[in-house]
Amino acid sequence: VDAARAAASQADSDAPTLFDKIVAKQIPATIIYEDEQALAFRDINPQAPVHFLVIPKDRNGLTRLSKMDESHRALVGHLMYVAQLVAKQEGLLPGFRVVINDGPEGCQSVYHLHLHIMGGRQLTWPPG
Ligand code: DGP
Repeated sequence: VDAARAAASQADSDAPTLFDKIVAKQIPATIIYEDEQALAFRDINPQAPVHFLVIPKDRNGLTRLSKMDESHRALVGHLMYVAQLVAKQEGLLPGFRVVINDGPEGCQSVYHLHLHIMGGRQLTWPPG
């Protein structure tokens, strides 16, 4: 119960996230793309030969996708644009998968919106 409560309070918090520290270069990450709004870096626990994350540099209230409102539409569209750009840069021409985990039942662990991009092998469906 304590762990669930801690996770819930993190979800609603404006406190800096682990990913804010990656944006600020306070903790290391293998960054493979950066622009004014977005950052892409390799996932520390890859689920495929290529597995990277695309995040907004400024979380801007987007702890999770379900916090999205109309003011976020251009930013979220840009993240999708970056996802396919970097997928091609990474050689994922035969295909790839884009995933957003939302909330406890979506298995979200870091409450700073992020797209998972996975590829480099034949993926299967459905996911777990
Ligand atoms: P999610 O479960 O959707 O919230 O995914 C969070 C992902 O973030 C998970 O796949 C592992 C990754 N991750 C967690 N901590 C770090 C870190 O310090 N560095 C990097 N590169 N990835 C991390």
